[in-house]
Amino acid sequence: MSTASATANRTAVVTGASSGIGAATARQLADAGYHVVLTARRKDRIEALAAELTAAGHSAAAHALDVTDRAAVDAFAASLDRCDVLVNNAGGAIGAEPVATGDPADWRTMYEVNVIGTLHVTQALLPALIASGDGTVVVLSSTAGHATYEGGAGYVAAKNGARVLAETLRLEIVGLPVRVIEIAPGMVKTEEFAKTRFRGDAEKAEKVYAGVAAPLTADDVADTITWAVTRPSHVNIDLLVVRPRAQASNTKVHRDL
Ligand code: 8X3
Repeated sequence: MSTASATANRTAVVTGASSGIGAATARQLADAGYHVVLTARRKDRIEALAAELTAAGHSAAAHALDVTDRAAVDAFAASLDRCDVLVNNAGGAIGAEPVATGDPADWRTMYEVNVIGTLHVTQALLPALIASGDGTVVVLSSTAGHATYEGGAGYVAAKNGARVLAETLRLEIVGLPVRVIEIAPGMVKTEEFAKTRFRGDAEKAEKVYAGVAAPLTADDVADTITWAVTRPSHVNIDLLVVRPRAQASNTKVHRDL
């Protein structure tokens, strides 16, 4: 069966679809034949992308959503006819201060979005994913969910939470027709990730990638997500770690400076 016929009439929900990895994933899943539902807080951006996909002959819709708002997530879930794939991409880092001086408010925000947001959407859509008879949950963790680094503790703690959510859910629902896939990207250069982490400081954000010949792009990660999601349904890619060739570990990066 071709990928397009396997995905016909199937719905994929992508959170954080307004930019970066989420937007690229929405595009690639639409290309693979899914009806794509884009969610994010920024309505204008997801509506523009849904319109662009629709104009290109794809099937796409936009639904403004803050994943930390449980009532809004439940209302969103109730509005869907079906859900076959959920890509929990909404998340991110705020701050790179050491433990000694990190702002607890930043830590809380990162936990809320990366862990509780993923929990909200996964809980709300799990009945539909099970009812689909062949569901897939993707959790975008990070290499930060697997090893720590200086200045990363708040984000590393949150991404460990996302990783544990995925691992535990996989244990708990074994026997049900739903796969749980964790994708853990390393250094990815997107328009917003590092800028958000450094509170809008473009210079600091640029330094993250200084001298790195080819950091991953949002499209590279979307490609791994789409590949994992489009494997035959008995194949569960438990965990896929993806880094640029220049990055051997979270703290070992080759830079041409
Ligand atoms: C992003 C990877 O190295 O900034 O999830 O923690 S890192």
